[in-house]
Amino acid sequence: MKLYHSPTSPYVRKILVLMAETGLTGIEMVTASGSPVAPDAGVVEQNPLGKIPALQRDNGPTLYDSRVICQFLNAEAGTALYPAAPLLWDTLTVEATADGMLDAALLMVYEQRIRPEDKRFDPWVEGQWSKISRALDALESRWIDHLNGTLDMGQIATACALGYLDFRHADRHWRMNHPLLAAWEAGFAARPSMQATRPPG
Ligand SMILES: N[C@@H](CCC(=O)N[C@@H](CS)C(=O)NCC(=O)O)C(=O)O
Repeated sequence: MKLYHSPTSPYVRKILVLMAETGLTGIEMVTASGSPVAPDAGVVEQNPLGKIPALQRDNGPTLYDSRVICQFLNAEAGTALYPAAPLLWDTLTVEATADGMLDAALLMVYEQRIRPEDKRFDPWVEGQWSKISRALDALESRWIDHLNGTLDMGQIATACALGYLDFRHADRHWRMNHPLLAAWEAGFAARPSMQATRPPG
């Protein structure tokens, strides 16, 4: 299998952390990039949306969207990063919260990097940050017990999202009003799987 990959993509990082935590090996890495205005032709061949991660399989269609790939690899590894229901609903909701933070954080990066300065609209950027801010509040107030529980994809996705905030939006100081989340992140970031997948920088 081949994983279309970039070392700075937080969605790809979810897959890499899953692989490290489950001991999955044997997936070839294919370096890819691309943005909405300059898609990577190799990626588009695999994923019509032009996004990474995409997992090209030997038998069967390419899988895309990190949540689909993570569910597939978790099944391949025979692990329980997606536990049985009813806990599964919590895991999926925490993962969706983290991925939603990533979606907003990435849109903010694209806005700054791609959109010409005279066409930028600050309230839109702040609207994206508000989503992240509300998601941080929800993790702090509602999901800390879950984050401190048995390892699952909700935790991995959350750690990757917080790592991305440090990588691209450090000036927003997400830790300031989220002490419980900050303490949890400090512990989780020390895991070898997180250390081995830190974005270059
Ligand atoms: N929902 C997707 C999001 C993936 C995504 O947005 N990846 C970025 C790289 S970090 C990308 O490929 N962007 C290119 C584009 O939006 O055209 C997932 O979870 O895999």
